[in-house]
Amino acid sequence: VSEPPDARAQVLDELQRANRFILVAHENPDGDALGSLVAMHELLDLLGKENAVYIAPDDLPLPREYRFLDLSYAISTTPDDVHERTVIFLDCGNIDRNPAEELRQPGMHILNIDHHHDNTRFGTVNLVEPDASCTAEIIWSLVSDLGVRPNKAMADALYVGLITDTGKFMYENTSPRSHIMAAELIEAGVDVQRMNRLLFEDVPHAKVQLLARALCGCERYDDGALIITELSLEDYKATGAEDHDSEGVIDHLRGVEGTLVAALVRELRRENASGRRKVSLRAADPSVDVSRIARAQGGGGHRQAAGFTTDLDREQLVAFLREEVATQR
Ligand SMILES: [Mn+2]
Repeated sequence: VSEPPDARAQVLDELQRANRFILVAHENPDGDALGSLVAMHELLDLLGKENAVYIAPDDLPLPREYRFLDLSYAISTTPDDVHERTVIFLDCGNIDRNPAEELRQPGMHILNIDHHHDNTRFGTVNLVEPDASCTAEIIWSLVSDLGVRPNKAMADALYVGLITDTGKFMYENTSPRSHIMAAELIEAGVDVQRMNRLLFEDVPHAKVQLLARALCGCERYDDGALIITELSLEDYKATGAEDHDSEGVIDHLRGVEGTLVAALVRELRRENASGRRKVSLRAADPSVDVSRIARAQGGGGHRQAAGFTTDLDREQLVAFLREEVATQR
């Protein structure tokens, strides 16, 4: 098992030497996961390598805002020769967040390319760069190391990862490198205004109604240090919203004056059979590490954005979160 800087050299070497790959990201893929999949697919195509992109049946259809990415070639069953392929995990901090059991078996040869600081280093090679704003930024640097010029599809995909994971260059992870990357991608043909419209506008009315419900239902504790809201199956049903339409809700909570930690609790169709709910956390202050809170419940993430699933009821959850926030104040 190797770590940077050797990991980078080894990944570059394997991308050039191996011939068959399978690419996978984390479940409930976001813009960085999907953008990274597309960009890595384009890179391997340009290198002349056979490569399959795996997306779990549960993750389809993709969230509306990412459907413009061409992933028509993606497969939802793993190929028979999966054991002979180099598996590339992208943006996946923990192997359990991988939706395909076949890719989790012992003996798989795994390149783990990620930027989550709490990545469990489950790969054969672990190229984990917590200073990268997004996994797409790591891929961008690999593309450049290989002397490859990004094509339009690759540039668009990398830009999706960059702009979503940095919150349009507003989050703490945004660095000069992120902006240099953006500049190069725009030179490679990214249409910034079109991207903004595809990713952040054309918002369905159902999504706005879901947001309204979330904002109406929010509660604040400890002088607003903790702000929490909950979306039930009933909220989704009444508004006609889809599971992922809650994307962005938590940013409104985080922005409220006095907030240290914002929490969004969601009852999702997929999780409903088990009765578990998903909790997303955001830190509004750099002194707070929400990934610590998430890990205490078996989840994970970044210092500023993390999550976990839970069986706790509302009261227990609020008590847990208030205590965790208090210890970090
Ligand atoms: Mn990411």
